[in-house]
Amino acid sequence: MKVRTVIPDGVVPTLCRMCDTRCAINVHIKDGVIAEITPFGGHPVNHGRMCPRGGAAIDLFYHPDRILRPLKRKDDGSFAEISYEQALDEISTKLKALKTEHGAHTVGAWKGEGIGFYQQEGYVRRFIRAFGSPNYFSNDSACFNGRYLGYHLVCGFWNAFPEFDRAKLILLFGTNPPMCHPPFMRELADARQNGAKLIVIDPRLNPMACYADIFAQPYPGADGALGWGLINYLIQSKNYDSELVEQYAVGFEKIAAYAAKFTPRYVQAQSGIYAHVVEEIAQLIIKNRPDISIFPGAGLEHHENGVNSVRALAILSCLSGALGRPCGLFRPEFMGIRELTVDREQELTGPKPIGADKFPVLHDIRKECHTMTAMNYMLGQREYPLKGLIVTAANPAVTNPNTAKVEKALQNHDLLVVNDFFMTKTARLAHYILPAATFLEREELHFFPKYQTVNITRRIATVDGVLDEYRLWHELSQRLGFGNRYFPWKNETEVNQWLLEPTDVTVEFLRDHPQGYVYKPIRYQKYLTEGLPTPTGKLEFASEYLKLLGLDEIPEYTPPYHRRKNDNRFPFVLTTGARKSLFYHSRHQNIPRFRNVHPEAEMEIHPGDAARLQIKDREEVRVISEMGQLTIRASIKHPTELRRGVVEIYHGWEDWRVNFLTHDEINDPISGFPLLKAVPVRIEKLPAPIQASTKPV
Ligand SMILES: Nc1nc2c(c(=O)[nH]1)N[C@H]1C(S)=C(S)[C@@H](COP(=O)(O)OP(=O)(O)OC[C@H]3O[C@@H](n4cnc5c(=O)[nH]c(N)nc54)[C@H](O)[C@@H]3O)O[C@H]1N2
Ligand SMILES: Nc1nc2c(c(=O)[nH]1)N[C@H]1C(S)=C(S)[C@@H](COP(=O)(O)OP(=O)(O)OC[C@H]3O[C@@H](n4cnc5c(=O)[nH]c(N)nc54)[C@H](O)[C@@H]3O)O[C@H]1N2
Ligand code: SF4
Ligand SMILES: [Mo]
Repeated sequence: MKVRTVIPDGVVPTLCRMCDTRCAINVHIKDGVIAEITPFGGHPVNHGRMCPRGGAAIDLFYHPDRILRPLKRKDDGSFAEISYEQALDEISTKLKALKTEHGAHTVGAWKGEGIGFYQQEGYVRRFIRAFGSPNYFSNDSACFNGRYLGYHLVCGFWNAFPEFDRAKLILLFGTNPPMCHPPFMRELADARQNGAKLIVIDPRLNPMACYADIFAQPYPGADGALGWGLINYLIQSKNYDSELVEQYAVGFEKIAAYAAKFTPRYVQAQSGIYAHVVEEIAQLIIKNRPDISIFPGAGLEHHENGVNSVRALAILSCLSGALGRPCGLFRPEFMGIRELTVDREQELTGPKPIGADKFPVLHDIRKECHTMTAMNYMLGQREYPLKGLIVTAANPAVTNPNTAKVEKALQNHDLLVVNDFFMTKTARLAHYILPAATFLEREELHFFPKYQTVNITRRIATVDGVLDEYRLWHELSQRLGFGNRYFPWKNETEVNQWLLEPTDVTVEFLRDHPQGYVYKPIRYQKYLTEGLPTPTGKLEFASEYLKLLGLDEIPEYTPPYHRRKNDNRFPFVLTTGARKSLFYHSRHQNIPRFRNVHPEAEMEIHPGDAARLQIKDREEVRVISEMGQLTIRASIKHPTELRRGVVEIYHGWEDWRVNFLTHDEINDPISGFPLLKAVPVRIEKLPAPIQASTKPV
């Protein structure tokens, strides 16, 4: 591995991209080697702190298994190293042939969480549209899109992270900040120190719940019932922001009428949360409103009824008066740079984007295709086949639902290209694997809408023979004949200069501001003067847009699949993917010091359930759903740690893929999200091994 660092010795400030939180870090270079990563003080995100994954960027960068040359699959299934020139030439020749023979729409591009949802995503979107295909896919259709859509439908915007430290009451639904967003713990801790109350809603005692004033464990997927119960309580007791409702909302009467049945007793029956707890939560909202932060995590949206649960919580925030408040729903402003995506420039003509007919809202608002439906296109079961796919920074053979189908579908391509650092389960299925550049090899712009600041990350080093994401798309587009128009820039610095041109800020200026530059001051209650960016300009408690599409006008509550179906063959409910601090989805299992902490997968189970099934701690069991099965060790938890009847398995394990059990075709009707976190399962003991006889025969 030949590495060239930008400077032989010294410290370069940049942002950590080991997760989307993007803490500010210092990268220390000694004798041309990336020697250490330490936190950078003075940035609003992390205030000089860092989590253990930050330092692991070095482990990844120098990892002995890192792919450093393009690989081509041979007929016998093994891979041979080829030159970059050969790989790019062959891939573009095949792309051209697919376009000519079957049409550009039979090729798709898929970006994953590895590059997050910033500049690198823009390249993927730009490339595939320039190629002529509408088929852009991403992990986001199982990540934050459900929440994004839920808030957009009610308020016209979503600010992912409120200022928790300015709240008097914080309600966390299905989220686990100490594991998932460690830097936000400071704000949460400050809020607690200032006397804020904390309520955690989660079927599992997540680490955050240990600090809560109220911890309530719903049936997975039943949060919407609690949301409606709280809405009803506020309306019935006339303890809501009536001025806001009268002047800035549409559909109040409709939600008031629908909410009426959600009495605390009814909520108890639907969600499993005791009626008196529902009342206590409602009383705390009334006492502390309008300074309320309500934050839903992935635990709320990884369901087939998630968007409506999120909409209900958005309405609850507004009724409590938190619209426009720092701790509530305020609308961040954007910097006004150029856009890499060409969605606005180019009308879509030709064949439909995949999934846009079934999930029009997802495509309308997020301009994304539906990854789960894409599998059916890959398998040739829909109006046109998807024959070619370029995947960058994603591992869908592990992370997408219904693994058996995903594997079959990915193998059915004429051309599958995977750009990654490692030989992942997805890469193994590819015709070509390209060596990816880590974030330490890129220079990209980053925005923090919460603080309205911008940063630029720094290229710390280059690795001989590895192209960064930009160069990859640039080289492919040059060979495909649209490079000069869409990817004319020589490198990322030129891209960044072009992006920043409409602003008064330059690349050099940002390099000199590692603490982040405030591009615009925050204005809170903007809706008072500007209205809201919804179709009606008001809060849409009822949505005419959804009604016209034949979807729920108000966010009606649908009980989760396991409660509707009530199939006694599957008496347990499986929730998946509660994050572990050292792992990131399918990443970091190959870092030995992290793997030592989590050597193998486990299924968390309540001790009462384990006793009933006569399962011992660490015993291997079989978990079976309608979709498939998985053999895994049981880990018996303390009785308070899990709701009885609920089991939990981390997703992302390469060797224990929980997505063999999850559903790809039970989807949220608005977002298309799959059923990941409330899967009906049964648990079976494995047959006792046949004992080898010790007696001589
Ligand atoms: N260390 C680490 N950090 C990460 C990630 C990672 O893989 N590792 N992934 C990142 C990404 S891409 C994302 S999207 C975020 C996700 O982060 P979060 O939004 O915080 O979500 P999760 O950790 O998936 O789930 C949080 C909690 O939801 C609970 N839950 C499950 N089902 C339900 C339900 O029906 N209702 C309720 N109320 N709770 C439920 C789970 O028990 C879990 O404790 O984390 C990010 N941060
Ligand atoms: N059952 C279940 N399934 C889930 C979830 C769940 O909770 N339960 N969570 C869902 C969520 S929220 C998400 S976000 C998705 C995540 O789904 P994916 O995006 O598929 O997940 P990752 O494991 O993060 O895959 C990232 C891949 O990118 C590579 N990589 C990392 N950094 C880079 C980079 O800089 N460049 C390139 N080219 N490659 C890079 C890594 O080696 C890894 O193979 O999973 C979803 N799937
Ligand atoms: S939370 Fe950890 S992994 Fe995420 S950006 Fe900060 S230091 Fe990096
Ligand atoms: Mo995610």
